[in-house]
Amino acid sequence: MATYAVGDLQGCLQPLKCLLERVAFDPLQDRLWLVGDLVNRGPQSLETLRFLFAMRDSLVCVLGNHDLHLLAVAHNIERLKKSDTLQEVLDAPDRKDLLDWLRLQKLLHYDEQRDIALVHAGIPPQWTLEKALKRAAEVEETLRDDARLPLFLDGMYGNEPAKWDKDLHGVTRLRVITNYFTRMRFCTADGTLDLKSKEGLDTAPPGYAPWFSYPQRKTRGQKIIFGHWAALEGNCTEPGLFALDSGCVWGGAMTLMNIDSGELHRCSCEDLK
Ligand SMILES: [Mn+2]
Repeated sequence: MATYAVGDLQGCLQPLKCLLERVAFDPLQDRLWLVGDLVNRGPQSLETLRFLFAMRDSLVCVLGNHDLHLLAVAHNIERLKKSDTLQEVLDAPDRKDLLDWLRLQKLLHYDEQRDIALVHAGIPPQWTLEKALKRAAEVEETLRDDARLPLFLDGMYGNEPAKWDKDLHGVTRLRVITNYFTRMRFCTADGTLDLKSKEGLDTAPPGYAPWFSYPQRKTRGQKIIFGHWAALEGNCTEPGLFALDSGCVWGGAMTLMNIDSGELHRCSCEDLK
């Protein structure tokens, strides 16, 4: 029995299949962890969701910003953007099964036995893992609550407030939590977010740095698997951190890691042409 983690899929199903074949993945025995952003921008969002749904008992999955966007669009709260490739999901006869499964997923997963956390974007420097798990649970409970879900999806968009405060409440509170776990790249040491810069490490606005780079970060030394930041190209030298988004949908590759051995496998859409 082996456990793997894979970077952002964004509807790139063929590289995922290629990687699972390469390691002879057995859904009855092996486990696959997903860093989120399962859909959007890529060619096969619907088929990717169907493929994952069929093997859902073998998965551990956290949600990314694109997955939450899909839920918002499906609830008629947000319109599709020009670059979105989600219409086929919205039109699918099985969309309810797929979307109901999606909203049951977490924002932050912690595996006690391995002492590894799994999150889409990251954990802000000022939060311990324990705090982060509590904050994530607030959003996860809301996603599962039929009455509160539309309010959350309607209020989750926006870059403000840029920093967490324990006195925040309602949807504002959930928005900051969601931005940390699903959109963060650069922030200050106290967790003030910059959500505009999306490129590499050298593009930090003055006063900001990658969330993982602060020596006083409270999860320093904690093993964390994350995705979201394609411009890192899978390179993160911070001890214990594993950056798995290597930009498959942007012409890069998809990365699959054997969590226990650390062995990496890569496959790109180009490889399969
Ligand atoms: Mn993302």
